[in-house]
Parts: sequence; structure tokens; C-alpha cells
Amino acid sequence: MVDVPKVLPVTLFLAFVLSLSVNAGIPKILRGRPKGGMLGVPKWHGKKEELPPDMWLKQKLDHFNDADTSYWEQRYFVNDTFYKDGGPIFIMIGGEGTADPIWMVEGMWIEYAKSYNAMCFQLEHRYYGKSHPTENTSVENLRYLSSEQALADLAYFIRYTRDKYQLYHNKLITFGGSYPGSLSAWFRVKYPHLVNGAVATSAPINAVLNFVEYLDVVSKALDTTGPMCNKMVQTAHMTVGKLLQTDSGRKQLKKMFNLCDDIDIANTEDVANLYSNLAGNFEGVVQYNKDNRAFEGAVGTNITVDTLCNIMNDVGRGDPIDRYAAVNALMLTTYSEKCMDFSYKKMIDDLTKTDWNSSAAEGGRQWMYQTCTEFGFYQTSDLKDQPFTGFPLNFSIQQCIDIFGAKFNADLIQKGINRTNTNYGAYGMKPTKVVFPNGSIDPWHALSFTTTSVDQPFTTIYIDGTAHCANMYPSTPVDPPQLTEARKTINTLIGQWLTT
Ligand SMILES: *[C@@H]1O[C@H](CO)[C@@H](O)[C@H](O)[C@H]1NC(C)=O
Ligand SMILES: *[C@@H]1O[C@H](CO)[C@@H](O)[C@H](O)[C@H]1NC(C)=O
Ligand SMILES: *[C@@H]1O[C@H](CO)[C@@H](O)[C@H](O)[C@H]1NC(C)=O
Ligand SMILES: *[C@@H]1O[C@H](CO)[C@@H](O)[C@H](O)[C@H]1NC(C)=O
Ligand SMILES: *[C@@H]1O[C@H](CO)[C@@H](O)[C@H](O)[C@H]1NC(C)=O
Ligand SMILES: *[C@@H]1O[C@H](CO)[C@@H](O)[C@H](O)[C@H]1NC(C)=O
Ligand SMILES: CC(=O)N[C@H]1CO[C@H](CO)[C@@H](O)[C@@H]1O
Repeated sequence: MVDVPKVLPVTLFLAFVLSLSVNAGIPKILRGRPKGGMLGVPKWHGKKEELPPDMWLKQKLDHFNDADTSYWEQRYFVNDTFYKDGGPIFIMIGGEGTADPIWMVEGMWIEYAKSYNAMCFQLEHRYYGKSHPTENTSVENLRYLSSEQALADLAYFIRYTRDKYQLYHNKLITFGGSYPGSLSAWFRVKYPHLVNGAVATSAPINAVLNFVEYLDVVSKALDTTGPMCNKMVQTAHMTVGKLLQTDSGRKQLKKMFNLCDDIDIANTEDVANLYSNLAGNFEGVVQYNKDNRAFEGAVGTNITVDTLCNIMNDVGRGDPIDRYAAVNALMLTTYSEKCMDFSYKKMIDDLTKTDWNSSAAEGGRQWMYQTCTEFGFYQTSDLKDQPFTGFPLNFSIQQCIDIFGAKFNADLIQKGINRTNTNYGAYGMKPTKVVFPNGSIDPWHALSFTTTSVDQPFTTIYIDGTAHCANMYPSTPVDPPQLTEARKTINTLIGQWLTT
């Protein structure tokens, strides 16, 4: 297979960083995935040089075809500082973004590793970060991108590390948040002989085409501040619809929302994209509300549901639509965007690029491919009882077709979803020694386990008031008691899995 350089030449690297910062064609949150990936990285106060270095293993391109003998280099990280003889192996599973070495020194799993003297590994997911199985991300090449191949990578990785580090009889626990949370649970389902327990945080385990529940949870999260917020958002959103109907209204919208381009009302995709980006202002904030990076000042984390609803409820700021525009302005400033880019063509053009140095290769294109072939998860506005409108299911399906080709239509996507749910069991899965922590205001919890019942051999933990993956970040003195309690329960379960 192709030989991928392990260190990008400096000029290429700079071009890559620049292309990320000036490029707004891809929205800052696309299908529930912010740039960088769904699991934000905790803050690290040390020096970059102190982080563990990149390590590489030779991995098979296609685990399900022996006739294909291509190999590629997969990245991983090690932290052996806490390890004591006989201690367990902990693996953080990489997901739909670059695997960050900061996770090797920070985060709740590191605190668990200290107390259990664990050997820690993190494996980067194929096609993300520096783990490039193919020369580019052409549709042809992306056929090797799937959760099944990723789980097989993990199985071979475990065999490899047990040999390399002579950890033949040590117990093994996997960790993951968001999509890697699903992988963590699925690995226990598919390869129970290789893993003794799994933490599956904020893990969607039911693939669906039309993920209407997402905006339902967003709407309920807005309701936690009182009933007005949803009403104001709904009124404002409807006013946008009215203004779109006239030429002068569209000019007004362009100015109010600082849009990069004029609105062409005949361009239904642009209009849908505009509506979707306006909802995106709220989606991103709800999904990461008060997560445990906030106190460390990661960009945007000081903006909470309260911040947005205070603006929406503030009569001093004018009509609801003025307040909606104020929210938009706040988000543009926070993410250093000059204007709001809603051009569908620009977004599709960006997501169609197949170079590893293009902005899409940050993960947006790859994750889009996985939604189009395995998961769906389309956060549409098709549910009635929530304030947003204007981005129906066909808008999401159209994107699959426009980015990957005509054959990626609703039928193909639905077949992929059926396959995923048949393969892993969806709500019918019954793995033992798995814990599913979920946050009550995280929209993704709607696709995770929602009730406990006597025939469930696994554990669910419902954390009231927390968002996506909150339990994975380092603990702080101001954590709500139910979050602290959840972390303790996970710790106890790990202890049980390691001794039984
Ligand atoms: C990416 O690399 C290709 C060659 O491999 C080059 O043509 C292109 O200009 C590069 N793009 C960026 C954004 O650096
Ligand atoms: C492992 O993590 C600890 C805690 O952050 C850190 O002090 C140590 O340097 C790390 N070890 C390695 C080998 O990176
Ligand atoms: C992508 O890579 C394949 C080889 O895997 C190559 O044949 C093809 O020309 C490349 N496409 C582009 C656009 O570079
Ligand atoms: C969030 O923090 C940034 C950087 O510290 C600051 O400039 C901004 O005003 C804060 N925003 C809010 C809404 O508190
Ligand atoms: C989606 O379908 C509706 C109704 O059939 C149509 O009006 C709309 O233009 C379509 N939108 C997109 C973005 O394709
Ligand atoms: C997917 O599964 C559902 C329910 O089992 C079935 O009704 C539907 O026909 C399947 N769709 C496709 C495209 O296979
Ligand atoms: C929304 C959700 O998933 N809630 C469930 C999470 O798990 C707890 C059990 O700890 C259930 O009671 C919740 O219904």
C-alpha cells in the first residue's frame, strides 16, 4: 500500500492549519459533529514535548479479505507511567477526529488508570488524524472505512500490544465517548474474548435515518431555563421564514445575520443550509453545555444554554429576531468567523475534496461517509414539537448524493443502517460488563439505552443535567453531585470487572 509520511513537511502542515482557519464552507457543527470530532479534548497545561510520541503499527487494509494483502500504518499512543506488574490494560478508542495525545495524560480514565496501575493505550481510528490507510479519501478508497474494520483494527492492535509489551494475561478495559463509546460497547459484543469490560459514554447504539429526537432534546434543554426561550426561538425562526419571501426581507436577513452571500430563494439547498446553521448555533451549545472543559476556558465552552436563553428572553434587545441575530453574532465572534457561510455549493465542494491536506480531511468528509453508509443520524427539523424548521430529511440525503455520488441514495443509506443494527443488535444487544453513562441534556442520549430493566446484563447511568461525554473530563470541585456519583459508579464497576 501507499507509504504515508509520518511527519508532514512543514509547508504542507501550515497550509493545512491555514485551510482550517479560513475555511467556513463546512459548518462548525455538521450532523452533531463539531470540527475536531465529537469528543472535545481536555485542557493540558504542560508542554507539547512532554506528551507521549506517535507510535505506529502495521495494520491490514481489509480485515475481511485475505486476498488483499495491503498494509498501512496506524497511529497509537502509550502511557506506561502508572503500570505495575499484573496491572490491567486500558484502551481509549479513537473516533471521528484526530486522536489527541492529551488524552494520554488527562481525563477521568487516567485517574482510574492511576488507581488500578493500568497500562494505557490510545488507538487512532482508521482514516482520521494521521492514520491514513489509503493515498486519498476518494469514494473508491473510503470503502475501507467502517466501524467493522475499525473494530478489527482494535482486535489486531490488542494482539500486537500484548506481544510487544509482554502483557499476555492482563485484563483489559476499553473506554470511548460518543461514536467511540459505541465502538467500546460493540467491541465487547463482537470480541468478548478480547476484553473484560467496556465504558461506553454517550454512545448512540441505535442507528436511525431520521434522528428527529435530537432537536427534541435540544428543545427540552432550552426549556430548563423556563418556557419562554423555546417560544422566542420559534417566533424568531418563523420570522426568518417570512423575511425570506421578499427581496427586501432577504436583504435585511443578510445584514442582520452577517451572511457571507446574498440569498437566492430559488436555491432550496442554500435556504435549507441557512436554516440548519441557525439551528446549529443552539445544537452545539446544548450538546456541550457546561461540560468539564468549561472551567479551563476551551473556546466556546463559556457559552451555555443559559447564555443563549438569556439573550433570547431579553426584551431590551428588540424583537425575537433581533435576539436570534445577537445569538448568531455571538457564535460568529466566538468561533472567529467573519460572516455566516451558508453556501451549499461551497460546503459540498469542500466535502468533495479527497486530498489528505484539504479541510474536509479533518474528519468532516469521513464522518459524512460513515453516516451515509452505516448510521444515518440525520438531525432534521422534521419533528413538530420543537422550534426549528427548514431542513427536512431529503436535505441530508441530498448531501450524501452530492458528495459521494448518485448511488448513495436513501435506499443505500437505509440498507447500511439496517445492517448496522442487525450486526450489533441496536437496542437488542445484551453485552455483560458494559456501562452506558448518558447525560440528560445530551441530544445523543436519545439513541442510547433509555431505561433499565431486569433482563439487561449491562449497567446504565443517567446523569441529570450534564451534556455529551461530561464524565470523561477531569473532575473539578464544582461538579454536580450526580456527576461525581457517576464517576464513582464507573470506578466501582471497573474494579468488579477486573476481579471477576
Ligand atoms: C494539497 O496537496 C496537493 C498535492 O498533493 C496540492 O495540489 C494542493 O494545493 C494542496 N492543498 C492545500 C490546501 O494545501
Ligand atoms: C502519563 O500521565 C501522567 C499523568 O498526566 C504524566 O505525568 C506522565 O508523564 C505520563 N507518562 C507518559 C509516558 O507520557
Ligand atoms: C486517489 O488514490 C488512488 C489510489 O488509491 C488513485 O488511483 C487516484 O488517482 C487518487 N485520486 C486522486 C484524485 O488523487
Ligand atoms: C467567553 O470567554 C471569552 C474568552 O475568555 C470572552 O472573550 C467572552 O467574552 C466570553 N463570553 C461569554 C458569553 O461569557
Ligand atoms: C425536500 O423535499 C421538499 C418536498 O418534497 C421540497 O420542497 C424541497 O425542495 C426538498 N429540499 C431539498 C433541499 O432537496
Ligand atoms: C430496513 O429494515 C426495516 C425493518 O426491518 C425494513 O422494513 C426495511 O425494508 C429495510 N430497508 C432496507 C432498505 O433494507
Ligand atoms: C435518557 C436515558 O437514557 N435515561 C436512562 C439512563 O439510565 C437510567 C438508569 O441509571 C435510567 O433510569 C434513565 O431512564
